[in-house]
Amino acid sequence: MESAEVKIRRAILEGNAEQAVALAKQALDSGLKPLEALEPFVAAIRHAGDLFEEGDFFLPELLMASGAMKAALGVIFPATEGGEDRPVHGTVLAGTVQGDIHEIGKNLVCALLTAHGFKVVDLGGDVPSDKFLEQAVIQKADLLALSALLTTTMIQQKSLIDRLQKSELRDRVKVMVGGAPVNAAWAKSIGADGYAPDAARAVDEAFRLMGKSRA
Ligand code: B12
Repeated sequence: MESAEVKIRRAILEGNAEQAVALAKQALDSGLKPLEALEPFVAAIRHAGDLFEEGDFFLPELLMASGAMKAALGVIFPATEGGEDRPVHGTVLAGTVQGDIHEIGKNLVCALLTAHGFKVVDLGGDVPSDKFLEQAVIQKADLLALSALLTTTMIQQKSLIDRLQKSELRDRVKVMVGGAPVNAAWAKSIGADGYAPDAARAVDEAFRLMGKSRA
């Protein structure tokens, strides 16, 4: 019999959203925690990226795969609106930087932050710096979470921090950066306050930056 991992990999690579949803439900029904259930899906979408890089996969196929991935993600982390009586640890303004439409990882970060009691305002993908700056004021953001998946768009994280620095907002707002090509050295070099390599650690980092410990 085929393992769940093999089935999940095939569903994602074939861009079969229906099957991906069914497999995500099965994984949760089998008693796996959301993060455990998610693992094979993340491995599968990364595999799709490798195939794309090697020229064995084309953009429409990558799009189909990411559609299936998003559908599975919706099952594993249904949008959890914070209940009224939940403590709010801070307001996070999240988005993928300008020129970059990759949203899956950022969505995951948002889902986990919400699940852990942060108020998250998600601006989506391809977000211009102006919008981040404007919304940081409107939403009274405590923390900006900036995602970049392309080596060519990482620089937008820097330019946003530079602009923040020039405004009076910098004292009030912390900045956390992430995304596959981003690392701690990059985060430090651009003056970010925090960095995390994955969504679970992004939650730890958010607590640290808010000066709070995980509930
Ligand atoms: C899915 C995907 C797409 C989808 C995106 C769908 C969507 N709406 O999200 C589509 C098909 C649209 C796409 C398009 C493109 N893609 Co693409 N894509 C990918 C792929 C396969 C997976 C990304 C993903 O979702 N990973 C799974 C998630 C869970 O992981 P993650 O994003 O890394 O996020 C985790 C961490 O990084 C971290 N994190 C993420 N954000 C943040 C933010 C903060 C604040 C923190 C703390 C942490 C954090 O936590 C997350 C969860 O653990 C990657 C391959 C790869 N290995 O990453 C290529 C990849 C990123 N894409 C690539 C390319 C080149 C493109 C295109 C330019 C292709 C083209 N020729 O048009 C376009 C870009 C269009 C644009 N302007 O943005 C390259 C980038 C190369 C580079 N070095 O820059 C990659 C690496 C593929 C490759 N190997 O060549 N892509």
